[in-house]
Order: sequence, then structure tokens, then C-alpha cells
Amino acid sequence: MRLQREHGLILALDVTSRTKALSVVESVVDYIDAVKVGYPLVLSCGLEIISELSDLGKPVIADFKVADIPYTSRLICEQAKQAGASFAIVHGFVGEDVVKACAEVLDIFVVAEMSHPGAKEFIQPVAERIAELARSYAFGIVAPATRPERIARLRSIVGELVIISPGVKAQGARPGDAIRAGADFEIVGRGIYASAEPRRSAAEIAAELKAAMKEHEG
Ligand code: OMP
Repeated sequence: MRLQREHGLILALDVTSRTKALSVVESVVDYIDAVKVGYPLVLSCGLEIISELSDLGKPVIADFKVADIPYTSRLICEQAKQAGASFAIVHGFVGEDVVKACAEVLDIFVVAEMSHPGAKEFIQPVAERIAELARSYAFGIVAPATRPERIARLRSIVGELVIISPGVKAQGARPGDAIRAGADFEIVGRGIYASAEPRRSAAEIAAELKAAMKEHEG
């Protein structure tokens, strides 16, 4: 399934109950452009949850932060693809051979720089090299909404690649700031699924992203 930007919003579905996962997606489906699932949901519900979610009509991004040798990384990506994922998230620090092996299986997002404070220790110093590597193989990169100035810098390296950006709300970034800095999509998890009213929160965030997209484009 293609990733099309209507709202600029990707839901990170880090819940551990199938019922909660499906009910959150159903309630916010008209405010999101994709669903990102990772270990919490897949380990608790099984890989089938990916196909169940993709049946709801939005592309699913398998966030397995793949970081193994090329052979094993390829196997992981094949499993994600067979399960119905449209994209996988792959680490770039493991090197070109891994990124290439994964990109041969399906479209990938390469993690260039992470959003948490500890990212400054090891990954930030090599983020720009990872972004350059991503340019040759990836559909896009992951860049931190918590550091909009880094998004701007990484955008200057990756050109037209799609930038998806986590760290919004629960990790402190304000909705819209990453898009204003040059990201295409903002990823929101707890700010939606842990809110008392997920649909209302998604609608409010989507409205803020719409304003940011207008500003950035205009
Ligand atoms: P919330 O902090 O709850 O909005 O969730 C953020 C989501 O983005 C989680 O699924 C994280 O695993 C993911 N994420 C980051 O928070 N920071 C990163 O640097 C990279 C990711 C990611 O690759 O998606």
C-alpha cells in the first residue's frame, strides 16, 4: 500500500492488547496516514496483527528497528512483508550491506537519528553519514521531532526522501514543529492511544499538522 500524505500523521501503536489496538485505529483512522507497529504489539498479539491492521485501509510500518547481519535482517524483513507490512524500519548504523539487504525486500525507513536524550551519545555523531547512506537505498528516514534543527540538517542531506519524525507530545515535541523543520510526517503514539479521548486527540493533532503543512508549503 502506498503512503500518501493527507494529514501528515502516523499513529505509533505501542499497545499490548489486540482489542485496544483495533479500537484505537478504528476510532482515529480518518485522521492518520499510516500505522506503525513494533515489538510491544507484535510480541503480544502475533504477526497476524499486521494484516488485520492493514485491512483497515492504511499502510502498516513494521518498526522492528532491524539491526542484525544482512542474512538475518533480510529474513526479518521478509516476515514483515509477508505479514502485510508496506514498510520496515531499519537501523543504519549496522552498515550498507544490511540496509541494502533490507531494501531489496521492501521499502524501508532508515533510522538516522533517534529522539531520546541518549541518542546524543552514539547515534547523533554519525547521523549525517547514516542519512547519506539512506539516500541510496531507502524510501525515507526517521529523524527526531525533539530536535527540529537536526531535521532541517538531515533534510539537506536526504533531498526528496520521506522524513518521518517521532517524539511528539509524550517526548516533548510540539505537534507541527517537525513538519515546519522539513519532516513529511509526525509519528504520535501515547499522545493519541493513551489519551482519554483518542479520536479527539488525533483530530486536534491533525489540525495542528495541517496548519504546519500549509505554513511549510506556503
Ligand atoms: P510516543 O513517544 O508514545 O509518541 O511514541 C513514539 C514512537 O516512535 C514509539 O513507537 C517509538 O518506538 C518510536 N521512535 C521514537 O520514539 N524515537 C525514535 O528515535 C525512533 C522511533 C521509531 O523508529 O519509530
